[in-house]
Amino acid sequence: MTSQLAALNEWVDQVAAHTRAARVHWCDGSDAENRRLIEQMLDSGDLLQLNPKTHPECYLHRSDPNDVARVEHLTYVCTREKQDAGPNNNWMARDEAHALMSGLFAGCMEGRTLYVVPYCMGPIDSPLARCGVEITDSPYVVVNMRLMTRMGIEALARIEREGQFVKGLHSTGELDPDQRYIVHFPEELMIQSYGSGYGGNALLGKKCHALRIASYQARDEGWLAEHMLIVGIENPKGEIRYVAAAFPSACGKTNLAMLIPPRAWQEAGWKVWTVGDDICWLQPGEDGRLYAINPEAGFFGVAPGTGASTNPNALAMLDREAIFTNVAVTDDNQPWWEGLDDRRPARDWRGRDYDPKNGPAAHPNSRFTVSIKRCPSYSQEAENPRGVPIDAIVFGGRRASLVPLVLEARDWQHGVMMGGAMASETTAAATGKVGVVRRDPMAMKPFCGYNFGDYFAHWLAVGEKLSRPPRIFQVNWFRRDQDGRFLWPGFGDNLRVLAWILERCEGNGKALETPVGCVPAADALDLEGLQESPDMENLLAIDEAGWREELAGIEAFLADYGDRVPAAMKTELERVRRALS
Ligand code: OXD
Ligand code: MN
Repeated sequence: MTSQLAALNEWVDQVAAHTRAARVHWCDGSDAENRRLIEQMLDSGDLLQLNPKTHPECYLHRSDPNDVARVEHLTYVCTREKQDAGPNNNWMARDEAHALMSGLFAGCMEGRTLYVVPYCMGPIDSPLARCGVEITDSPYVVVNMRLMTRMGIEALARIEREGQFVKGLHSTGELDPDQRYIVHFPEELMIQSYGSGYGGNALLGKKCHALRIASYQARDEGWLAEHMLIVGIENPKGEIRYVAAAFPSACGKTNLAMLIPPRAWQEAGWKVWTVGDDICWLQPGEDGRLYAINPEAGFFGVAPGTGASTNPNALAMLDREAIFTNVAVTDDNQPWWEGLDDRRPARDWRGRDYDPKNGPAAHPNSRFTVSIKRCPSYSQEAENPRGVPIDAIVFGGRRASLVPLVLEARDWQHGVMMGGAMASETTAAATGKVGVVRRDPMAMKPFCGYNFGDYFAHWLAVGEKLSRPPRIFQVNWFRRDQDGRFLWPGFGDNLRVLAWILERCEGNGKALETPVGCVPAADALDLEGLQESPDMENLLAIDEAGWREELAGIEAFLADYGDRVPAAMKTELERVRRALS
């Protein structure tokens, strides 16, 4: 097979010659192709079959122990001008980056098959969707891309029609951490990734295309590519409202996207519909509202912590047709991770006999890959080519103190400042120290493909196009008491906060104004049925001295972006500062 698009054929031929690939395989996305790849990986040991009785068509991949997370320090955005990538990105001159990558790719597929993976990010017939082609030498990447994107002949047909696509080139190389680079050329719509097989580094449709390249394209074209889940909340009247929520990696986006309402709320008729759990593309509609699509078709979720009480919907979708990466196994070969249940695992993520002395049995960033259609709360609207209208945008971080359970921004401009000022504790989703608070504007620190100063200006410009903009909120499920215990139960009970948020969007819901935004009035959150009554005073407290320090931190952070920071952000900061003093 080849394509009818000369530019695509030429690129594939040129890469095949340069990498000296032994064979070229154009992926059609069919079941038969998927089965053949899985069989081949079972033979090579790249995949292990899990218990076929309890987990039919489920497989385990154990990665190289040095290749278990995104590598932000090895991820580059290579624009013509360094300032266009901004202080938020590592930058390399384009010529230098091309020369470096060309050297790494030379001959790297000798003896290997080169797979051509055409994919579409978003519903195949959506004007908001965008396509790409990933060339990879990893069959693990191919089978994951098939779950995570619309991959195969339909995507290829759209690419041939449009003539434009993002070019992604990937090789696992030798999996040497010293020869690992994830490089983006947004001006050329091109990604090159070498030396890693890990999801965020290797499934190029996800972070590399749908966030870094797409955010860059979105700025030129007037839309937004964001690190957000999309969830529909159905009230007892049968009305569904959609919320898009940005949280940094491993802060519960997947759980929130498929939350199960508290029992009494279920009985009253509340339902939750999952549109997406990680990435959201937002476009102003003709009616002045903001519309969202999920560019992905599957979940690449964090396994540890997923259990019957935290995320029963996720558990229900993980017992067939799922790929697990770096989880542990029980003695009858079922996948296992911390937080699943109290069985004792037999082998850890590296395949060793489980010994608690070696640390957790499953890697803290172990993952599952599964089609979104397997989710019990899957929303058919995920296929709607127009997207879903968004009523509320929520920014959330992991903060032990300071940020209250929920805050409402006064307006879009204040909301952009709120999101832009976000900070959160780091997690195992990227290599590096865990638990360090860092600035993570809109949860996009690792993913924004251009200068954050320009990004804030673009957010403000999008807001100006909306006559009915979503309201903007900030949440923090992770606030702790003096003894380090979480103050809020989280998970299904987060619906209590979302319900207040949606009431506010309708112009109802009681709120109190504070210098940093509105919080729910004392009796505004419905807390009935909670086993323990949370310390709401503490959860909603505004520590003014702490916020003054926070403002100084935000200003120091923004100072790095100089003149690129829009004046409106500074005006908002100044307004909050005055209210605090
Ligand atoms: C992810 C991440 O995999 O954010 O979604 O790291
Ligand atoms: Mn993510």
